[in-house]
Amino acid sequence: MANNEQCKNHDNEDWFVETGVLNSDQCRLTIKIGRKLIEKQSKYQNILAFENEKFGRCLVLDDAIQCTELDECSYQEMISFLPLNIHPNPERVLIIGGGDGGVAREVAKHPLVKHVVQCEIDSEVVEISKKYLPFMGVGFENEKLKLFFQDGYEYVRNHKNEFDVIITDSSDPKGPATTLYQSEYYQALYECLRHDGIICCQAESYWFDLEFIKNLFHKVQQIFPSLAYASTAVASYPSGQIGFLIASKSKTVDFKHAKHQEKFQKIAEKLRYYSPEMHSSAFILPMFVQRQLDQVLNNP
Ligand code: SPD
Repeated sequence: MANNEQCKNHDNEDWFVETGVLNSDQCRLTIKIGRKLIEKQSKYQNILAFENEKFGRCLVLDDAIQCTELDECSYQEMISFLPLNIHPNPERVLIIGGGDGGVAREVAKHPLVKHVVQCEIDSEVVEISKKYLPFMGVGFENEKLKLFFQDGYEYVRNHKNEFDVIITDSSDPKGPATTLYQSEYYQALYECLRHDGIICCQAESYWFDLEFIKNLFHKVQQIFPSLAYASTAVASYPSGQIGFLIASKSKTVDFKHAKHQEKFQKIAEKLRYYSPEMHSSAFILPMFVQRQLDQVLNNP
């Protein structure tokens, strides 16, 4: 439930305090609230949007920062273009979550993508993003996109063999996103994908959540033959880092080298973060992380 801590400093200025750091109760991220745009309780969560001089417009769901104008590109571009440039022909894409619109905005840019379906549980996040965060809300205007307000797990359970790429842009594994980290969900994703399909899911920070990531790897490798963790840097997240679990139905997938470069070149100038080099480097992990993940992968 809502747990946004907001406090005043000695100068009587308002600050947002992130209390929801997933696996650490030992640190807090704080961002000054320059101007509050809206705060409301939806059926599912507390939604807060505010402005900060450095980060620009910011979105918080329950007690966790989701995105800021300054650095949202590193998350939205990477969660979108990593799987889209691994799959040989990503024509049909499903987005689960992503209520701010940033992932829809990126996915629709890809020259090979023809149809995008998005399934977001909370229509109020979408409305708030359109009104207060139009740099992301613009994602909902693309004609490739069909948007449903529905539970993501329910949607994938009822659609078989339909998508080339499925992106789960979820908040942390509590509240409305809890089911999106369970084995049953990954099994449903597997069945919802077409031949050689790929999933890319928000998979937390290796600094705070390595045990959680290992556990996720353990679950997903029972279902998908190939999987990897890719990392990106997000200044406004408590550890400055977040990653994605990417898994493929193909046994022989090459995760590290970006495909479609000639066609993709057309949109390269519209991007702020992703490049073929960033793609490859996302899979290069610190030794302590790689060792731990290899241990899981070598002991299925
Ligand atoms: N700890 C916060 C993780 C947030 C992931 N979702 C970001 C949404 C961007 N579209």
